[in-house]
Amino acid sequence: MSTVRLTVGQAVVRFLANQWSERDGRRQKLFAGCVGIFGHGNVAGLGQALLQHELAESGARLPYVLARNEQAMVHTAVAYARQSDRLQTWACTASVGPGSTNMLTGAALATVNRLPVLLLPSGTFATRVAGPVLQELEVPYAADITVNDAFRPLSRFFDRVNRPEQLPTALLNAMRVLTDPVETGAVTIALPQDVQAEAFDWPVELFAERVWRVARPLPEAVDIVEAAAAIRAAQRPLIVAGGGVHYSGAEDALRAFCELTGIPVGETQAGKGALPHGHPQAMGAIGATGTTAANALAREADVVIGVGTRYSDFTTASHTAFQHPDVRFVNINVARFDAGKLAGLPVVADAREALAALTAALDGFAVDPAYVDRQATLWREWDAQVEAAYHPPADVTDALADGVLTQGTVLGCVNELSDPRDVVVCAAGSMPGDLHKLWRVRDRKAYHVEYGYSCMGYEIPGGIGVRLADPDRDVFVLVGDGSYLMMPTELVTAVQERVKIIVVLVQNHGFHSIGSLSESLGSQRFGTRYRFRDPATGRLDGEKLPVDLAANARSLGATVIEVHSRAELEQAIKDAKAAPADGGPVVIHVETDPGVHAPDSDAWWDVPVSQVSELDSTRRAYGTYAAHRTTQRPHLAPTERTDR
Ligand SMILES: Cc1ncc(C[n+]2csc(CCOP(=O)(O)OP(=O)(O)O)c2C)c(N)n1
Ligand SMILES: [Mg+2]
Repeated sequence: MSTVRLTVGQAVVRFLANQWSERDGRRQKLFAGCVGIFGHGNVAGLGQALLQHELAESGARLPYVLARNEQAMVHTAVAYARQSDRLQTWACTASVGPGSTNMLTGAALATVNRLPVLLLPSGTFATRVAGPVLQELEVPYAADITVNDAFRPLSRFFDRVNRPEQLPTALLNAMRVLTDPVETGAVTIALPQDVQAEAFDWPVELFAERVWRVARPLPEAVDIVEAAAAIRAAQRPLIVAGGGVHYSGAEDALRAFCELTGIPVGETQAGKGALPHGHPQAMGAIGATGTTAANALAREADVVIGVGTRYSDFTTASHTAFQHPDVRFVNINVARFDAGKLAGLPVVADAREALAALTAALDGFAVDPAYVDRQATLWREWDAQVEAAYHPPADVTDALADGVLTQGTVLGCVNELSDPRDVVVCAAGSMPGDLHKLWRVRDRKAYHVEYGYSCMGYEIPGGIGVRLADPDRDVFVLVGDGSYLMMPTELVTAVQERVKIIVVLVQNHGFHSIGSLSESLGSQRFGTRYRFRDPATGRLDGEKLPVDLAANARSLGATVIEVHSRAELEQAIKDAKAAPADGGPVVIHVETDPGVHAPDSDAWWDVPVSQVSELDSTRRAYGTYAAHRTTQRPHLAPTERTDR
């Protein structure tokens, strides 16, 4: 057996550089690179290996990018994976202790969103000779626990390589999970600091090029027969399109299915853009942040066809969206776990393959023309509301303070002045809901709102990941002031790597989203405003804070444009788009009035209200809450099986 002597760190780098993914005959590198922050634990292990690689090959096969915050670097990797339809990702290396645990939030985000990322936290000595070392957790009841055990519940595969001999199986299992559309999520291989630097004689075949085929599992014929029968029997069928439509590249198959049958489509956050804006069957967002069109159809639907959705509470409006007494679900999903939700008839398969099979099985079937007309009417009514939000009437704009815009105006300007292929990125606050309702998506990869984990701080590093994955598109990162303050750090990474992202920083002096939620739940916007503590009341309702986020962004090296009117915003968007492709980040700072809301969704979201309270506001809110609760449906009835 021929062997090669390398450290564990060097072996990891050489192995990762030789991994490929393949789907539909197209091959790409599984790892676009490695992103990291060095400290003790990885600086001399993986760090040395990455240096050696950079010096030998200019980092060609596994380039290294230095991030500013470990949570953020996982966001970058995950966003890259999403933009690449899960066919590519990054490895993330972090130092012992806090460097590694900073990645936990990123791990959760990846796993919740079913997006692949390889995490390589560093561990304290496997030999324990000199322990406890700096940043080592000691618990008296178990000597083998480290902080990296916290990755276990957040990872779809976890291993700790305590001896070099364990590395090959750890790596092969990691690749298996990363490239499996059912299993994928965060994959963690913890590498103790001494092990990373230890040399070993590796069989050379470990480093052979490997191609991991990303599967398109085919549906069972009988499942297609039953699903088609359920749909043929429906009067008011409705599709819920989730992220699985995008990851499978099933947009054309969905379109063909809708055009044949006339069945309308409501989209989840991850599924938005499954049908382009303006398609006759595209009813836009569904659920708690949905359009009135999709939600009206949801209320009446007798058969709901979920495609690649995990049916989160936002999608089902906390089980109140579907009100037909006999509503049944047909669920196309690559994961049996999701296909079985809401007691649906499971079609466990790749979305594109299943939709094609179902289209063939539904030959000759179409919904009643009156139902198609109703879709058109509902959509016209909703789209007029979008237009009014993009271009608010004078009575709304006249009431605004000088230099302040509505959030709808900001979204409208960016939508209208961006190219159809440009990508909008967002994650938390009031903008994801507004984007879900209002954004007109014109390209399958142009909408990137992380709403599985809705993590404040994802926006800027996520935008970097999207741009790195797809450098031909402009990337508009929409970020609130609260979310900006969580993670402005990666602007510096964008400056260093000359990554052009256009950040629209929406200043509204606090948490508009949570403030509105708090108010609607009887908690009076408590603790959601960035204001001085008023000496008279002792509460946070004094003057606005003298915080200058534009200066902050400028200090980090970004080009900053401050705007105070619609015309200035429009010009800034044009200037930002015209800025050099390798010129780094451009930040547009705009102030908005949180008092002007997006149009209502006619939908509810279940957030529990205190059952007893000393406050009238809370008691009133509880009454409303209890009334809504009565409209929740269990969705446990099985879908009838046809005679086989
Ligand atoms: C990391 C993280 N912490 C807390 C939350 C809960 N949360 C959701 S939105 C929000 C406020 C967001 O504020 P901002 O970014 O200014 O957006 P706005 O609500 O003002 O539109 C908070 C605290 C979260 N989603 N993520
Ligand atoms: Mg805010």
